[in-house]
Amino acid sequence: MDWFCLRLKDELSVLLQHRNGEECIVKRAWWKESVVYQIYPRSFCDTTGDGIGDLPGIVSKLDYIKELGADVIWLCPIYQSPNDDNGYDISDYFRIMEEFGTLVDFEHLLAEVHKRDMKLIMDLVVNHTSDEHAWFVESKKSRSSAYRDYYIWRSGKNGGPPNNWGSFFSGSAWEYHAETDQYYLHLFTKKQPDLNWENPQVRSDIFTMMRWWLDKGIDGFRMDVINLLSKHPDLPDMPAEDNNPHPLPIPYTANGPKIHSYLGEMKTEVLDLFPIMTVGEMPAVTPEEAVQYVHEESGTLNMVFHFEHMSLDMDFSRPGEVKKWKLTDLKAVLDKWQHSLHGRGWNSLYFNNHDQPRSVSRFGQAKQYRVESATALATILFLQQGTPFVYQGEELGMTNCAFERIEEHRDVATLNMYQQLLALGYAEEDIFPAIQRRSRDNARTPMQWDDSPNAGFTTGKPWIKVNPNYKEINAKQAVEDPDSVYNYYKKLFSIRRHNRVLVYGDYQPVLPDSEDVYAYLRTMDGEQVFIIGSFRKRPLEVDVSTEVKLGADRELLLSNYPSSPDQDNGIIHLEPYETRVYRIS
Ligand code: ISL
Repeated sequence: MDWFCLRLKDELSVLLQHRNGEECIVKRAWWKESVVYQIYPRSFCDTTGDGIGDLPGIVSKLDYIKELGADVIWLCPIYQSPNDDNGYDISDYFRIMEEFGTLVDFEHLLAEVHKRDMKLIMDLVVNHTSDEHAWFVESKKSRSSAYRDYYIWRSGKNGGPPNNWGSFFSGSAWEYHAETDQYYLHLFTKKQPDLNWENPQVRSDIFTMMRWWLDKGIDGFRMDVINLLSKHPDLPDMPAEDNNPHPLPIPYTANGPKIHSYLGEMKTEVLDLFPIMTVGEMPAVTPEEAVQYVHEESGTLNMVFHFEHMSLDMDFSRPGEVKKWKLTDLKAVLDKWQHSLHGRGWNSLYFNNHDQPRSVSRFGQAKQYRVESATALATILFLQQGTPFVYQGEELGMTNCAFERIEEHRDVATLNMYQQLLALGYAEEDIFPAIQRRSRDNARTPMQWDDSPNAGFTTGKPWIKVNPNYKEINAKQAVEDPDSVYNYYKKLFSIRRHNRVLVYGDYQPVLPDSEDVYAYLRTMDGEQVFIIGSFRKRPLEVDVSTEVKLGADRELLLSNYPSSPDQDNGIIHLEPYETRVYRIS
């Protein structure tokens, strides 16, 4: 390769070497090198005093987000919605939810984001609409409505629904409509009817809507449950399950027969026309299936949001229950995704979002070692290959909230599950602890800005309980405290930005069988970085000498403890939840 080609390669792509010696070229892309900050607008910042966050509130916090080191903002849905599922039930794709502001507010927000050299991606919810969307209102009018076929209507069977499918949010996935004597499919709540992607008119209308937003200048989409669009054409019954009359129809809805054709059409009609970023949220996807969606050359989307590590602490045999997870299980899942996608397709990295309990309460130690475990978790996750996604408040080490009564909950999935478990005969005292640990409301309590009433989120009555720990855990404190989770995140993203090996490098696990530490190497172009994090509440001596050459010229790039000495022989002493990042060549 001559000098010019080498320079060009360096600008546009990186040459990677797999452990088996094979080489591959991976294209550089802004969305691979970015950090994404996710905002749940309802709970972010309220400027009107109605207890609900809004778009001007987001504008007022852009400098805070920029300062953290984020490049892209992902906005959870802000479209008009009756809020059965907080905006994931859209009644008008072209309007802004009134509580959040207006289209003018949105345009102002977008301009302010761009002014700070950041980008903004929107949530795209097109598996379903609200039942209050004009299409559904028309669709349900009669069997011969021009919009009937926009949704999935079927006649009942044996006096019941067309099949035994269950909804993600409890109960049957079918709702009966007496006026037209048919059922419609809703994989989520009954106010979220599934669109019929078989209908070319549906696809065309959705593509028009997507172009409309992209023409406004947005920088991409996070695509809600995008791998559920293509249902099995026969809608077959699921095999019966004990104690569950409504099994989730994953095999007949996820990665269905026409999904790649629909997304291929979306790519030609929309995505290829704009220099954007796309991330597909995909429940029930294997790494091999994911590669088909996000393949470097042939994929339709840029990156995948998979769920496999989010299931580790769930006990599917007992609805709503949590189970003990093992560090080796977490490593096995994340390692598998790292290896399967390396050089083939791009990953996203997350432990938190608006659907998940807070990671420091779930995988860390929210009481005794909150700062240490929050920073260790971030280090071992965000220095893997993929684009980091930070969910609002994660950078403060926000924790699960102590909800005390079911009346304090707002999330429709939580409330439905509670009712379902009661109906199945579970006792209230058994249900509530599981709900406390699992509820999506844990992530949706208001952002904790300072120690003033309601954590500085609103001057009114917040739409959902504020976590009582806001006096200790809040952004004002964290920004000022050099040892806070926030200031650690800043350093973490800064070293990622300045070390291309941490974005593109090969990933190699170290001590994969250890239940004590998560450790790995990233390698590229003769550079190597070693990352290690303890998951123990007691001090440890860890011997990495056979796998890692920690020479005298190693450089400690980052640590969450004041410098602790180690020895040249590869024995590392780690304090509880201590994490370190070394450049070793
Ligand atoms: O939240 C879940 C488990 O706690 C998931 O089952 C979730 O419903 C699934 O991840 C899909 O999530 C997305 O689509 C839903 C919406 O409620 C979620 O907020 C969204 O992230 C329906 O639009």
